[in-house]
Amino acid sequence: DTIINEPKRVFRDDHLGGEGVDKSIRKLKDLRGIFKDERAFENMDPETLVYEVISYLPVKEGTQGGVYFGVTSIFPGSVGGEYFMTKGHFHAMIDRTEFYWGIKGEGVLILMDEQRRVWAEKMFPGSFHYIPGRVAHRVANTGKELLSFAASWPSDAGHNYEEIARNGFAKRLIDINGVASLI
Ligand code: M6P
Ligand code: ZN
Repeated sequence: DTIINEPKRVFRDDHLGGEGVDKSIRKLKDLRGIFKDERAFENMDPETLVYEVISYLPVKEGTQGGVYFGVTSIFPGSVGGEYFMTKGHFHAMIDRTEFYWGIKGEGVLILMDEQRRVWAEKMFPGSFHYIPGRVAHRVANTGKELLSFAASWPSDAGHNYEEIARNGFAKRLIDINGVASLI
């Protein structure tokens, strides 16, 4: 007999399951320095959950030719009007590319090249995004509910957070009178 196996499933709380699965959570206290309004930040509970990432990493980090998959869920919220967002990164192997696609909720993918030129794409269920090499990427939740998106990237891409930690993105996504504005 040929056995037909159960597939891996992707949910927020009961994701891929088993070996190679990594879950990481980011609280406000892990995101110190990324939001502009430091006073608003200090007045919020540092234990506030901002986002979580469930990754399926079937091969060792750095493996050439492998591919990773992750689902990121960003809670709704803002710090002084600046939407909850991911840290954002360039890839350590800077020319490595990535796909993002929207699953649930509303958001914006913010992109920045090495010349610090910034552009952005709306995210919503079914939206699809190709992130070229040499482009930093960050996602903000602009909605009132959870934003979930999937991502797939090469297993030798790595994350370079330093550049963004030091200089940030050249533009920020702020709620101005209820409208998400890139300024
Ligand atoms: C996506 C992928 C991951 C990344 C995650 C959160 O799932 O790009 O590689 O870790 O988003 O983004 P960040 O690492 O910038 O916080
Ligand atoms: Zn990436």
